[in-house]
Amino acid sequence: MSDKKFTPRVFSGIKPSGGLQLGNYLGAIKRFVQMQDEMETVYCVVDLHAITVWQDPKELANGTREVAAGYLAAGLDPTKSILFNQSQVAAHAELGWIFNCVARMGWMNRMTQFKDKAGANAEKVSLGLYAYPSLMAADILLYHATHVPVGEDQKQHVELTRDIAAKFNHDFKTDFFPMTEPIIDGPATRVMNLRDGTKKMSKSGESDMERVNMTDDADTIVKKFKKAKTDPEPLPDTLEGLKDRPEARNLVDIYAALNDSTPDAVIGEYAGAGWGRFKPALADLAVSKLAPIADEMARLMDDPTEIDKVLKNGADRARAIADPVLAQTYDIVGFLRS
Ligand code: AQP
Repeated sequence: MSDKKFTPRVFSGIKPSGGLQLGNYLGAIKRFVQMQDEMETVYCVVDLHAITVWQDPKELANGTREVAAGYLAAGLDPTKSILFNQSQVAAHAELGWIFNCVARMGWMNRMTQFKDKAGANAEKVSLGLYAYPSLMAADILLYHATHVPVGEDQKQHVELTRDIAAKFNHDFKTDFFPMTEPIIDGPATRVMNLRDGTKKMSKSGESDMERVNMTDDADTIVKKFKKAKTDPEPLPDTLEGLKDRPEARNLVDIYAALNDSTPDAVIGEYAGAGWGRFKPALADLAVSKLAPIADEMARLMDDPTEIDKVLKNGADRARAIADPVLAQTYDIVGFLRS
């Protein structure tokens, strides 16, 4: 393995495949914002990934703006981070094709997210959904990103990115692409569905009651936590006592993540508390953290000129990094550039 040093750089993205939910915020956006003070950061609204499942063309552009508004409202500073939407930088699709020719079918067949999303319908889903992880590898490696903050559900895709980089480097006898590290930390790397603690919270989950949306108003947030599935037991006095209680554990983790605390500290404070005490406290905390973000998102969405300007400027800055990387990749592969 090469000991070539790469400039520390973060890349991560979010699909505009529906309204942002609490898992996207706690598992991704909140972390993204913290990282902009630690190293160079490139963040993307991955609209090419969104169309791997059907998106209404009348809603996609606004959905893209809404994800951008979520990033900005949560504190992303576009003068520090690069923020853009993926389809404005053609190099993503171009490098994605090259990686389709590097990745092996056997690797793709092992991707659990594809199996979850395709379910029993694998013959009918798009080829894009199957190839999604190699496009994600292109997103990351186009910026020679060394670190990718993601939720637990994306860990396998970042591992595949490393496999693709390693095979490319090996096949073409180069050390051009870095071995990117996933960053999966904090109490909310896997926020679970409020109605079923064994399933992750998702934008596209069937019922709105199973997730908290970043644009939900205070009454809706309170209602969703009130109706969240739990068990009849009060909170235990150690974290160990939450083993085999997935719904209870999820609410404790959400509280900890919203409060920049730890599940242990939450249990320390609420040991013995029943749901009649804990749920309203959680709902109040969620409203106090999410309402200012929702208000700012609404302000930004009211006149999208500001968002569009940020995305255009971000795309220009992204291309300045991505295009030379793609050009060098073409040279390594042996494409004729006349
Ligand atoms: N429930 C979650 N807990 C923690 N992190 C999560 N993320 C998503 N859900 C959770 C993280 O959010 C980032 C962006 O995800 P994405 O929108 O690109 O894709 P996803 O993981 O497929 O998100 P959804 O909400 O489940 O979308 P749909 O329903 O459209 O497929 C990633 O870092 C992800 O880990």
